[in-house]
Amino acid sequence: MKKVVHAACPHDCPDACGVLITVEDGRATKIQGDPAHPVTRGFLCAKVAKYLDRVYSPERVLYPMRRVGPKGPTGPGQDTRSPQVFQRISWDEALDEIVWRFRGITEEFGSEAILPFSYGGTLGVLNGSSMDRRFFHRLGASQLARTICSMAGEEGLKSVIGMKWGTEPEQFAHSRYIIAWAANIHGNNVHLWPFIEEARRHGAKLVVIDPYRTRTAACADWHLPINPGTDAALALAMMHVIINEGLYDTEYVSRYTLGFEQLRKKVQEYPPERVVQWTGISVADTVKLAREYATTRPAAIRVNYGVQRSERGGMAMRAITMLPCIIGSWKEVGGGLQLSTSGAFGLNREALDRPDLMVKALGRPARTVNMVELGKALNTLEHPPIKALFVYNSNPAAVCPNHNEVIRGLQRPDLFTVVHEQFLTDTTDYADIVLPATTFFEHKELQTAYGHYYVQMSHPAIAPLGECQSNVEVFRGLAERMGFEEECFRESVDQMMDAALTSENPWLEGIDRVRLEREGHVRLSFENRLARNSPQFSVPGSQSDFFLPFAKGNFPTVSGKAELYSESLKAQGLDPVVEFTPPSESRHGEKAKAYPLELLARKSDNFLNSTFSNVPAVQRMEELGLLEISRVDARVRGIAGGDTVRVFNDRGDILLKARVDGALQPGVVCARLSWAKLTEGGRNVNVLTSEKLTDLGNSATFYSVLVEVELSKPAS
Ligand SMILES: Nc1nc2c(c(=O)[nH]1)N[C@H]1C(S)=C(S)[C@@H](COP(=O)(O)OP(=O)(O)OC[C@H]3O[C@@H](n4cnc5c(=O)[nH]c(N)nc54)[C@H](O)[C@@H]3O)O[C@H]1N2
Ligand SMILES: Nc1nc2c(c(=O)[nH]1)N[C@H]1C(S)=C(S)[C@@H](COP(=O)(O)OP(=O)(O)OC[C@H]3O[C@@H](n4cnc5c(=O)[nH]c(N)nc54)[C@H](O)[C@@H]3O)O[C@H]1N2
Ligand code: SF4
Ligand SMILES: [Mo]
Repeated sequence: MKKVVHAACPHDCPDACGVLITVEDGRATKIQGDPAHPVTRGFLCAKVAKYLDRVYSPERVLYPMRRVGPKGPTGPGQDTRSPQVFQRISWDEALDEIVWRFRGITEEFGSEAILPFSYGGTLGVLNGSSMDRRFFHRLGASQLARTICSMAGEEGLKSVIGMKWGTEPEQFAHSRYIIAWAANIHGNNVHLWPFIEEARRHGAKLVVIDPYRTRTAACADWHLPINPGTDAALALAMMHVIINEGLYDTEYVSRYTLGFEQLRKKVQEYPPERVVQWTGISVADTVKLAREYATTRPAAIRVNYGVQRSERGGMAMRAITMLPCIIGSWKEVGGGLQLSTSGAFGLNREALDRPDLMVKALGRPARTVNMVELGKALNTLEHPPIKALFVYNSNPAAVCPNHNEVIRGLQRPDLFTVVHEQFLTDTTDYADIVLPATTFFEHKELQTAYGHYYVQMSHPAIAPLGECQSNVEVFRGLAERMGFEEECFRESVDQMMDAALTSENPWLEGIDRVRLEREGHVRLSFENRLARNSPQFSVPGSQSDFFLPFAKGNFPTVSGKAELYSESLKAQGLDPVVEFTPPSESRHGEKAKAYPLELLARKSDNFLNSTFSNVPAVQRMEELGLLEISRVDARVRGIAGGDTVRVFNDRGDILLKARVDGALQPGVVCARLSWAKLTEGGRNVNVLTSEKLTDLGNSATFYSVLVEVELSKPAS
């Protein structure tokens, strides 16, 4: 029996691909991109193209297990059933033990001593956030602020335009000037690339603003290697040129923006001649960039989250978001800006997550712990201390900043840790109980996106391997054992999908589960709102096929305008217009005397955060354990390519292999994220990163890190 099943890739990636899985006699035999999906266009990224290796890996966790050995690394390739470390137990035993421990901890310390910890393992609507939230809300557990990735950028963007809406990927084919601003398109967002290529065939220019020479930068028309954390300064200098030379859209600005005169005044502080000291981009290049951007139509900015992983990331995003608002490029197909599209889906999250259950349980909202500060929380939090950690959809022992502190916390013998996982990761090395999780091949799911506007249905292709269960089923089982009586814990997957799609959002009109099951993917129905609810949205002629949310203003902000001046920032004690301050952990800060190099603790092009690090077919595409360094910085330290180097600061150190290949300017080094236990010494780049939070959104600052590098031993 052979069949082809429609699924959707749920990994934490803007592309949210439509996927076709061929199944023969119950076994998946082929995976391919859905040719009918307008953004996937029939191809997958290199890592998911190898997904059968991941699903059927001999290292999959297949049964619940209880720790019998000491906490700590087991090493790669350790047999999941190794009797020295873990003992196989039944689901009944596992769930009973969790419930028994949770009850005991609640009695002694209160329910807030329990902390859920999840992030982007799956962005599936249900398995990302639904039954789990209901369970922890009803339990009265501490809340987790899920800030590790995108909150600074989200806050910066929303401070100007109000919502996470942006230019749809298909429109980039119509652009004539494209800025990839901190956007590693080839590595992290590869399905945007064909649209950019199409635009370039029609003469578009691609400019990349990135301190690192990514593959995208290498094939761009112009690469501007900006110094890390200085993007707000560059955007301000661009606006200085655009405003002072009268290159802005006077009509758009006067009708649809608020605070332009304050901005005009503010940018006078940032002439290109002053800003060059921070950005490292010459005056001539800054002026040229500003003029070209303002005068080549249509011009689109693909800004990605790289820009906001620095101390002032929120302001940086705010400054960049102002650019399309002053040149009025929101009016044009192929104009505007995209950071994220996720704000348009507007599912009924209340129905899925049931925050009301928390207030019912505690009589108030539970305390919130910021996931970026996991190390600090595990080691220092009191009243109550964290006594139980339930990890799913995440690998905190690899992805959290200040790794050494996180590990110190996870090692606590009095901390009861449960990890629901597909593999024995860095985090399961500290788990008391490991539960086996399904992959997207094995469960039904609803999928949205943060890089396009299609809702998808993901059908299960194969039966769960071993005794694997989805997140939804695990938390349903736990709720039952806890004796939670609310009806919502008994809802089926289909009922939950129906609830999610029953929302006030007019763009979901006509999109229901049955239609999604039939069609696989459906574009949000923007025309509904265009036609009826907001006539001012509609755009004449052929352009109505495209989503142009701000063509006629209509910003979903308090004022209804693009807020170049923001009362809410003022209330937070921040500059209500926009400003630039160099990050304290940068070449301009005090610490640079001891640690003079700026480290970009980047993602790997072929892994997904730490996911895929352990799949041999994917490992072959990505060399692990590298430190990339400029020739100048290598030479003064006596370092040659291939040497083992020690990279260190006052938080930790790590041994890496030097690569000296011109990808970086002097002063900046780079190392990549992977499983810690795959690197020498069992540590990863996050031993060097800090728990310092961003200016807006309390996000992580993975790209504001100072280090020093020394030769450890020459290449043999
Ligand atoms: N292959 C692959 N794809 C992924 C991921 C992955 O790990 N691997 N991760 C997924 C996730 S979770 C996310 S959030 C998205 C993120 O996607 P991106 O936002 O593209 O992610 P980053 O790689 O963090 O940053 C993009 C670029 O910003 C650059 N950069 C760093 N600091 C600065 C700066 O101060 N200014 C400027 N202008 N550029 C800077 C980096 O060198 C990098 O090339 O990608 C997703 N897709
Ligand atoms: N140094 C450095 N650190 C970073 C970053 C960086 O650029 N540099 N990026 C940061 C960013 S942007 C992000 S988003 C975070 C990502 O942090 P995480 O979301 O923790 O990312 P992953 O490492 O991909 O770990 C996800 C885990 O979930 C598991 N998983 C997948 N599907 C399921 C499922 O259905 N159920 C369960 N129970 N588990 C599942 C996977 O096997 C995997 O081990 O990392 C952050 N950390
Ligand atoms: S990781 Fe991204 S590019 Fe790769 S298949 Fe999934 S959604 Fe597509
Ligand atoms: Mo992320």
